[in-house]
Amino acid sequence: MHPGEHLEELEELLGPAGVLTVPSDLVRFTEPYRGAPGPAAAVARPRSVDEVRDLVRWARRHRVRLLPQGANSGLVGASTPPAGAGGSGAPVVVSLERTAGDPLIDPIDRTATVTAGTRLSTLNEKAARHGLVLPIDLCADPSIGGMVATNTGGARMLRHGDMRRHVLGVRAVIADDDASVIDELSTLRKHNVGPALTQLLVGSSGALGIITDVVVDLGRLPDSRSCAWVIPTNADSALEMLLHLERRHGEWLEAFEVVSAEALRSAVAHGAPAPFGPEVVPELSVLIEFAGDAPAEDRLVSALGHLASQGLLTEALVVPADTAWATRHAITEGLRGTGTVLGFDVSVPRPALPAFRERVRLAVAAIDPDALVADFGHWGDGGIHCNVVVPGMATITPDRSAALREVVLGTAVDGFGGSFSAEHGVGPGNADWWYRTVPAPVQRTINSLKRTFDPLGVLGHPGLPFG
Ligand code: LAC
Ligand code: ZN
Repeated sequence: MHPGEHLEELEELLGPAGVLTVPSDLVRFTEPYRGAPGPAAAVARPRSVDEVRDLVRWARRHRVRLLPQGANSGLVGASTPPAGAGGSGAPVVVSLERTAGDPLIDPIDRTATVTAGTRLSTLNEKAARHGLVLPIDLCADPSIGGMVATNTGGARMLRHGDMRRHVLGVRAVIADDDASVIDELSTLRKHNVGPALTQLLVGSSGALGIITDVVVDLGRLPDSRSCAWVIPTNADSALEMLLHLERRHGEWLEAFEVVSAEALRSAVAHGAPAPFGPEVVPELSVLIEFAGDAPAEDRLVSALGHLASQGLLTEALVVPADTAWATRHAITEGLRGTGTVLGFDVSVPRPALPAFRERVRLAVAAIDPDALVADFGHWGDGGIHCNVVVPGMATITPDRSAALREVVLGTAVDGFGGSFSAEHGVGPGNADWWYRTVPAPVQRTINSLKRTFDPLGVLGHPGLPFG
């Protein structure tokens, strides 16, 4: 059935502003960060749990695919329609943006109850008034619902964990016969009453339910923060620095981000501050952040002095936190300007990070001597954004891109026991690796859960392996 035939009925349920169909209005919901946009039959913008239920019932009645979307800041194409699936296959994008509201902060409990469409920045501005924070740092301003659905990690994960660690409860609408509300919106930290569906919904990419509200555990905002950009002697010494900092300063170490020359160069070319001056682009640079209640800078300077005395670094510059992060946060956008970017969000066991970098460079060069490996990321938790950039803006052939993808993901997964999907969510583009690496009994169990939550298959991106 073509969804377009039933949009008037949907408009009656959600109101005129609740359904967008004018092509120019749809663009910001259908354009992915990378790659080609796909067609949507409409964008539905429910404001409440009841409206989400009405929408799900409508989709079930007419067998229309709903594609939940937060702030459309994801990097794996899971929140926008697939390119080329027009006509009767076009999904309705479900934007939760109109649920955005004022987070309810309980400063004594250190919790926040937040609607799904609320942005991370809105939550953190309000939390800061109470000396609190949701300590997940991303290069974007996602919605809280999207962060739960993708289980985002980010640059402070080594100290504070991923989204899963902060979610105390969610409310979501599933697509069973009743469009049931799964209400686990509890602020309790201790609430052991059996299997928790909240945890199943974390990382479910919108394929099991539409998250409408979230309760998160907040951290205390530290009084003091200090950052440094450091040039390690080599990749092994970067790893040794990390171990030393964890052992001696674990309660201070907030971020340990390692950046390749290729990635740093593109951030600086994009206008970001050059940490070591415009002439110096080291093979590897490390951004280290300390945070705590006493002056963090004293502690950081003394730690860096020790690392220098051990011969682990050749230069260390304490830099204002905003300036330091401006460089780090500019990398993804900077790479976009340098060529066609194939983004790979992988992780490997931490001891394998230096060898992984080397092997992946050799393997990529063997396929395409012009391609650059512009890796950067979260060494503290084994995460590495191993982006491959093919210079020039010409589209690369599907064969070449498939070959590059095979060597990068193959090196991470088969070569070093890592993951093809570290912190950005699976996405339709990685479905093949999900089929290839997730054990068959796990796949079967997830598929049977999918049939329970969504027996007609109307929820989630159609290209997801469990969509
Ligand atoms: C980052 C995003 C790409 O770490 O996850 O910059
Ligand atoms: Zn990241």
